[in-house]
Amino acid sequence: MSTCTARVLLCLSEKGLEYELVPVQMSKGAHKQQPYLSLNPFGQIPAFEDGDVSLFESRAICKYLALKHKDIGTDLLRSSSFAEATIVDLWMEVEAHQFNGPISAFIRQIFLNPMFGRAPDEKVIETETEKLGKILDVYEERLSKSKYLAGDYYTMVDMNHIPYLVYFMKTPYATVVTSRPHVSAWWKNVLSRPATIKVSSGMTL
Ligand code: GS8
Repeated sequence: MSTCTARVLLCLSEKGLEYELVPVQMSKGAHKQQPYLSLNPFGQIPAFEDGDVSLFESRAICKYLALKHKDIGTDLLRSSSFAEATIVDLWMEVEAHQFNGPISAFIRQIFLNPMFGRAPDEKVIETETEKLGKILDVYEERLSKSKYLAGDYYTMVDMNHIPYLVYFMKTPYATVVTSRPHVSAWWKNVLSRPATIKVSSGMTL
C-alpha cells in the first residue's frame, strides 16, 4: 500500500538488487513504538537497513542505493556528468516540493479517508487537482522538449513520481494526465518499464 515504500522498491528493482521486505503492523501502531522508532524516529514507513547503514526518507534511501550501486542497473542519477546530475537534482526537487504535496493530499482524500471511515472532502480534491494541473502544464512543456523529465534518459526523477501516479491513474481524475499529450506519452513509457510493472502490480490501496 505504501507509496514511499514502493519508491524504494522501484529503485531496488531498477538496480537489480536483492532485498527482504519486512512488513510493519501499522494497524497495530507498530510504527509508533519501539523497536521501529529506532529505525525511523518520525514513526513513518519506510525504514531501510543495509549492513551497518540504517536510513529513512524514501528519496534519501533511493539516492544512497543509486550512489552505492552506480555501476549496476539503471543510471538513475547521471552522476558521471556534472551538468546532467544537476538537472536530475533540480527536477527531483520539483517532484518533492511541487508535485508531491498536491498529489499526496489528493490520494489521502480519495483513498485514505474512506479507509478510515471519513468522506472525501470535495473541496480539497478540487483544489489539489487544480494545483496538480498547473504543475503538469509545466511538465507538458518540459516533456515536449525531452523524453523524460531530466533529459532523454530515464532517471530517479521519473521514478520518484511513479508511486502516487499509479494510484492517481486509477481515479476518474486520470484525465489530468491523459489530456496532456506529452505527459501522457511519458507516463506510458514510465509504466512500461519492467521495474514499474513488477512494483506497481503489487500496489493495492
Ligand atoms: C514520508 C513517509 C510517509 O509519509 C518518505 O519516506 O518519503 N517523506 C517520507 N510514510 C507514510 C506511509 S506512505 O508511504 C506513513 O508512514 N504514514 C503513517 C504516519 O505518518 O503515521
